[in-house]
Amino acid sequence: MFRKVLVANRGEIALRIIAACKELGIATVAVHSTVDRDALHVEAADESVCIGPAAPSASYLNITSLVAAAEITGADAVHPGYGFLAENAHFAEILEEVGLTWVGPSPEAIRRMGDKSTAKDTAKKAGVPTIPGSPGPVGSTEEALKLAERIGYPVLLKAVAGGGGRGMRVARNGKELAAAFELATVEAERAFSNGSLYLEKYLAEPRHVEIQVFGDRLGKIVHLGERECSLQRRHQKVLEESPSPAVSPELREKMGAAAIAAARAVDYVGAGTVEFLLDQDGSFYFMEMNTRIQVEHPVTEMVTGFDLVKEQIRVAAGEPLSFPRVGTAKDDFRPRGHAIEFRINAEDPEKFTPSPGTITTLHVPGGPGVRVDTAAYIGWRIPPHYDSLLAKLIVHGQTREEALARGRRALELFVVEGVKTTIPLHLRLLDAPDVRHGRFSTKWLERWLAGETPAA
Ligand code: MV4
Repeated sequence: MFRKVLVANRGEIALRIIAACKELGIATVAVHSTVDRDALHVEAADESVCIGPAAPSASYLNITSLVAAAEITGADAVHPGYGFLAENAHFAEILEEVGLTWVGPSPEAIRRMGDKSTAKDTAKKAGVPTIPGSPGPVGSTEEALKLAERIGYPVLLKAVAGGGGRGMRVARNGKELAAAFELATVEAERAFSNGSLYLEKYLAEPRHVEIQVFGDRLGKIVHLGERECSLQRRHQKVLEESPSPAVSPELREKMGAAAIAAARAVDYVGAGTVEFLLDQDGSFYFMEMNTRIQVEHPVTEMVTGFDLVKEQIRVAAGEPLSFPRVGTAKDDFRPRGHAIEFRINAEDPEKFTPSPGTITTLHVPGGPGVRVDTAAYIGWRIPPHYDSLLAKLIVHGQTREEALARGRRALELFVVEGVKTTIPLHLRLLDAPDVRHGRFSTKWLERWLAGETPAA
């Protein structure tokens, strides 16, 4: 096992990784930018290194500084968390070159899943259902038009280097497609330095359902069920739950097997997430694979009882998967109860604009079935340079109804003053009959926020 792990991140996920290391008896190194000098993750770690100024490119994305910090402190592994360098194959490669262990999948696996068209092709070849569309990048407007005639409108153009909804455009006819192709190419070139696009049939009202997978260095790969993530605004998840109200044990079995097949195709090691679009008729399609631990991993932890971050570290150190029974034919994966995560952002809940400032009052709820992952404290000045996630409230109950009731109770007792937060938004969401009944697609939240009473 490792003696010392460098945590290449900040905020709640840095604290979460430090917690896992502490339980495993591993020493920790925190890194921080100048504005994060007083951040909680710095306090929680055994030692810390300042890696640069506030701008992420100068600190948390600065590979040279991070490698130097690891070498100076004698760390033997690096955990990237999510965001920042978590899906940077180059960083993973450099670490391995200087003899540090990367807590994550191989650079090859990251690369193959990072290019969205290659990822889809890999999934398809592994027998995983994919959305009808171009077999690879589309070379020209003419090619796009020809293909769209065949698969039928509406179609969606997606950037090969995109992901998470960035670089997508819908076209309802040939005229729209020709215009969209030109625009999307320029946009993708500007945003990702890669103008390549691929084309798909556009699904009108899908759900976003993702499967948590885990692989070890001995070649075993298992799934830990799904997370329902359809409630999003501008491709930002607002709340997530497990299990999904739309997934039966039979469907879970099928989606789990498909996710494992996709992961196996790239010899996946560590924690990964296979994202699917689930159509109203129960058909599901591979969308992308995230090669990192995700923000919403706690809902899976709550319904499995497993510590996914500890498992990432164990697996990186070469140990076999330790999940009891999972992946055996006799007693396969079954979620226990129901978990919901509410993302509490330092944002104006009406305008969704960041609300930086100093936290003057903080009361964090507790009690049965309540977990809060946060790096916030009274007096903490939230820097404006990073994302606005302030806390994650995760509730667990024996049933979805119990989890919803615990969510409401905990949100009512959650007090943050000094900055605006999304707590009032969550309380309003809990009153919406569609949310209470689990009836929603990826379109629901934005319609509801626009004042429409969405049908699904
Ligand atoms: C789609 C789609 C409909 N049809 N692909 C958005 C994120 C990126 N991973 C892919 N996304 C979508 N791909 C086809 N062929 C609709 C979305 C989509 C979406 C997906 C998941 C969660 C929220 C979403 C919001 C808008 C669009």
